Amino acid sequence: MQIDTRVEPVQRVLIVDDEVINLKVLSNLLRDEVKVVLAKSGEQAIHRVKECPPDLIILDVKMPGMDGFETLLALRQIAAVAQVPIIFITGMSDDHYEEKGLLLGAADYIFKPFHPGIVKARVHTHLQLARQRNLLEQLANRDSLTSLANRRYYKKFLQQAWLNASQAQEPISLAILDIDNFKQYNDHHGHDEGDKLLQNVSALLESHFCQSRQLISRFGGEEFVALMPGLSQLQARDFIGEAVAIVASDSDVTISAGGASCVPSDTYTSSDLFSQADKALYLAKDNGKNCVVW
Ligand code: GH3
Ligand code: MG
Ligand code: MG
Ligand code: MG
Repeated sequence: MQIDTRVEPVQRVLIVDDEVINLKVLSNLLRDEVKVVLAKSGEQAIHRVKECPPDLIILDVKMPGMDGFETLLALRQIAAVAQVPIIFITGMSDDHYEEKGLLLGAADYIFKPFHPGIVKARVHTHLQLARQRNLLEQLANRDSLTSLANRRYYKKFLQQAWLNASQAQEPISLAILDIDNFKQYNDHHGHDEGDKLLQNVSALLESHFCQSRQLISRFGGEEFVALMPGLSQLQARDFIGEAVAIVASDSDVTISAGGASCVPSDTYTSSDLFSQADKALYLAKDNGKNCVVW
């Protein structure tokens, strides 16, 4: 999960239209308020959103190659823009097309020739809604101190990952990471410094995890849980070993980790996996800390 730490980021609008004049008019209309990105076809739009996902997409319907409806369906398959509002702006001023566009999940449908002020107002409304939706998602799924995924998100992720691993009969690994002697750190430096340290350790973990489909979450206090679907025991253990080494070298504390791996079965549940990792963490603490036990 990417974290957006900017308070009021400039929003990006992708405009897709095969006619250059339309791109120009819409771009002139919106560029004072948002960052405008242009695409001359559905194919190019798909390429653009993969480079950098926009906050809103304005889509022409009639285009050579993929038309607007096909483009919408293709965009919905790309995780990063699956929820992004799409507004059709089109000369196809037929109720049937408008209905089709809205049923496909478009946020709005505007006919050409359009009134500039109305387009601007509608774009503004949908951007504001997108901003509110993102904020709500952040509040629901992220820990407020560290911005890592919270326990609620972890549970959702676990449920899906466990189901996938179970169906595919693939391995899944879980690790519990716990800061060493954190009580002592708080006692020496104060609670505020303890909070800063938690943020620092979290940022190190986040950047280690951000390139992969593995999840790192703040489970509570100074405890983090990592979920690693698809990694073998050896791979997961190495990956967590790297995280432990990064924290030891780049922060003022060390962490210990306990991990466990399995292929889900009827007799082995995700709670069993968690308990096994918890026992391993206990051993890691017992072994002198700053280490991994699997
Ligand atoms: P061990 O190496 O065995 O894990 O020892 P420890 O001191 O890290 O573990 P212990 O469970 O004794 O103490 C955990 C401490 O973490 C106590 C608590 O005050 C602190 N802590 C938990 N959540 C937060 C937080 O959000 N901010 C700060 N500053 N401290 C926290
Ligand atoms: Mg067109
Ligand atoms: Mg601890
Ligand atoms: Mg603890």
